[in-house]
Amino acid sequence: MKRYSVFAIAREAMRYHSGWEKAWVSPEPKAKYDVVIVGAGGHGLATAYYLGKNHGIKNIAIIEKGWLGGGNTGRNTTIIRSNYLQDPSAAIYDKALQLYEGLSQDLNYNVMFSPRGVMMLAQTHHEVRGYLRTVHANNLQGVETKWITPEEVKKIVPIMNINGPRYPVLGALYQPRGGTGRHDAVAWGYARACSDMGMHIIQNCEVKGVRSENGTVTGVETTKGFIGCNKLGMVVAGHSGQLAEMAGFRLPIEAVALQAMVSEPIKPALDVVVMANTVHGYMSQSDKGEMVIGGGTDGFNNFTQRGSWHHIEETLRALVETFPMLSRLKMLRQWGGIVDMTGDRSPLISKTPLHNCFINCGWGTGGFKAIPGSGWAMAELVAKGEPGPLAEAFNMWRFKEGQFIDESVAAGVAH
Ligand code: FAD
Ligand code: PYC
Repeated sequence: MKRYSVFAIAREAMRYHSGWEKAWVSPEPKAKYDVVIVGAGGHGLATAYYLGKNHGIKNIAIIEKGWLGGGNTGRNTTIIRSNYLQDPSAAIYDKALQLYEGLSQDLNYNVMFSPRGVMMLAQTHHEVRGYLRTVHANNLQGVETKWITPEEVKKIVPIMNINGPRYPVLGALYQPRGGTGRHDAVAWGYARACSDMGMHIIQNCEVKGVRSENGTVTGVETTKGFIGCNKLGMVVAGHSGQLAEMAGFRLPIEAVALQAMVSEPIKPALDVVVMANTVHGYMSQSDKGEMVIGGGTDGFNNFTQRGSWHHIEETLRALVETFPMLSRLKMLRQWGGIVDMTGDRSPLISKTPLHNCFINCGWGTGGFKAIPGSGWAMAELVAKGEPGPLAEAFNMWRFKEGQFIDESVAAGVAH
């Protein structure tokens, strides 16, 4: 792989950009691989990358039914933060944030990580208590967050109405190290690095079945034929229940739509991320100037990748209350993704009842921020067959044993 650099840009500018290589190759599948990863979203690609980089396992196929990054990884609103409540969550989300801080250099691909600060508004007394508790927990965990007053909120975000008619701002949980990244670039950067290690990214190839012998996985049936493997990683977000069914077990998970939208571009007006869970809305401004906006999940299970009308109305109504200047903005685009929700709002990074078959899912509405940490932990699980310290608590049997990792207070959006 030729390195991207300022010199490469200058060189290509001189020769009409004729020398750029394809960022990744799209080969036909081999009969068998050491590891097959199903799902070329951020988590699947990061798993493959760290399997190669940290564990020297490179005979890997990443199988994707659509195009890489076309699932939730390319549909999210790119908020990155690690201000979770429980210790296992703080550990994995902060590992992810630390990796994000150096990811562009590591991948030699600009993922546009922008640590502009993330603010979660408290607009009820219940939220004040919840977020103060999170600040205390974060300080004990070594994750730097702080509580800020309404006046400090207003100073950081002058366009905000902190004296809203229904829910005045009572303060905020603030993480200055949080921010945003470019979602496509994260997928593309990992894909390019995986391809450079000789891994096969096989797109337009749907997994239709999982084959096993004597309780051990042997491969997957796909629309391009049978592909054998010694180990299988299932990393398919909202479709995890279906993959699990193919492998013969059930997951404590459900699939719901989460949607987002962007406004027409305007001049810079907001240089932090603001989340307002009580009124159900959050917003940041993209580098292009669009206001990136989202709200709550649909209240019913579905696979539409669209989202329903009432959320658009509810989200915008809420945000106009908090940001009156939004009332005259036109919305440009709207889309949805299918998120994978567990009962405690925490992920699964786990062995499964099928030997050598591993699952990574349940990131729900908040997994973009986790991609590097999740890939790191999943790679360790797949390589060693046992979870390391980052993944241990996230096993799928915690629901049977009542060992929940309750993150409802930290979830980015209301559900
Ligand atoms: P995906 O990116 O969905 O990848 C899974 C892949 O598996 C897909 O490409 C799919 O095509 C493939 N697949 C499925 N079934 C099969 C099959 N049978 N065979 C082969 N391939 C298959 N998180 C944040 O941290 N911050 C945010 O601001 C944020 N905002 C969000 C806003 C929206 C609107 C949405 C929808 C999500 C948001 N999230 C956010 C959540 C985040 O996007 C997800 O948690 C994360 O992207 C999940 O990544 P993934 O790699 O697990 O899944
Ligand atoms: O988890 O921070 C988050 C988030 C924000 C919007 C959707 N998810």
